[in-house]
This record gives sequence, structure tokens and C-alpha cells, in this order.
Amino acid sequence: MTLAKSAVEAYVGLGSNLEDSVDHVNRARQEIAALPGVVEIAFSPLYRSLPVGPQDQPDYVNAVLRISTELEPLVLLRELQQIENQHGRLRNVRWGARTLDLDVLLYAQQSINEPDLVVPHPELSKRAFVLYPLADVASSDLQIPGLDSLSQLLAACPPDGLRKITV
Ligand code: A4P
Ligand code: MG
Repeated sequence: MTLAKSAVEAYVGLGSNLEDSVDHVNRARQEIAALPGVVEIAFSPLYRSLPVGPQDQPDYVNAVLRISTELEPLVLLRELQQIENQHGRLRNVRWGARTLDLDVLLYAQQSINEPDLVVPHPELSKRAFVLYPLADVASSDLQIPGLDSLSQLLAACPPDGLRKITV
């Protein structure tokens, strides 16, 4: 698909720690890339990570997808939430176990503060499971609006038990 010249780059964080997490994440990647108005640029390796938040839940599988998109930020969020719902996502415990979690990490160089959407994702700079896969698909001099460059954030964030999944 060819996108309009107004298309921007965005980064989506994928996470899962219920059922077949590798399959949930791989299928979600394909579903996002197949959305009208979205083209995939790069997909990171899959990582296994220790849960952040409640500890009585399984380890996560995490990855980051870099896309080019014509969708406005809130439209992109709604499309991602629809994909989460199709994967049987239930919303009960904050930061609790889930079949699929899709977060808008970055949208062009925009800072967004809407009731339903905060970009850059507020926890981004603290999370190894976001920063390391982000570095696999983005340039290390990528500027995170309101923060630092990706390489500076990475230098301040230990890997925290993160490990690449090898097949
Ligand atoms: N929302 C606001 N900004 C965004 C954004 N940038 N992207 C709103 C996506 N959603 C955003 O999300 C709650 C509300 O956040 C949505 O209605 C949306 O309008 P949710 O997915 O229903 O609930 P949640 O995910 O439990 O809450 P939250 O605060 O989004 O949690 P996070 O930050 O997504 O963290 N540990 C590991 N190792 N790996 C993980 O992937 N994920 C989480 C969830 C916790 N621990 C984890 C992982
Ligand atoms: Mg979320």
C-alpha cells in the first residue's frame, strides 16, 4: 500500500503474558500492519521480560513495531484497542495479566495529553521491555519528545532480566 505524503512514523509496543504469548504478539503485528492507512517499517525481535506491576503473573513477551501511518493518533488507538479486544483482552486489574496489550509509544514528534491518550507513553523511559526493542527498530539518536534521546534513556535503564527469544 502507498500512503499519503502526510503519513507519519509511529511506534507501537506489544505485550502479552497469557495463553500463547508469542502467537498473540506475532498475529497482532500482522493485524496492525494490515490496517488501512498503516504500513510496517520494522518489527523488533521478541523479548521475554519480568512483569512490571503485580508480581503474581507470568513473564511477558514484548516487542515494538515501527509503522508509517495516515491514521490520526486517536483513530490509531481505537484500531489497536479493537485488535486487543479480538484477542480476548479483558480489562480488570491495572498492569495485570493480559492476552494482548498494544500501546502507542510515540507518534511522530508529538506530545499528546488527552484523557484517553498520553504520548510519549508515560512509562516509556523506565521500561527496559520498551526501550531495548525500540532501539532495535529506531535510530539511537531518536529524540523522545519531552525527554532525551533514545540512547541516553537506554544508558540509564538496566536490562532488568530482559532476554531475546530465540526460536
Ligand atoms: N492510554 C493512554 N495513553 C495510552 C497510550 N499511549 N497507548 C489509555 C495506549 N493506551 C493509552 O489502558 C488503559 C487506558 O490507557 C486506555 O483506555 C487508553 O485510553 P489499558 O490497556 O486498558 O490498561 P493497562 O494496560 O492495564 O493500563 P496502562 O496504564 O496502559 O498499563 P501499561 O502501561 O500498558 O502497562 N510488564 C512487562 N514485563 N511487560 C509489559 O508489557 N505491561 C503492563 C501494562 C504492565 N506490566 C508489564 C507490561
Ligand atoms: Mg496498555
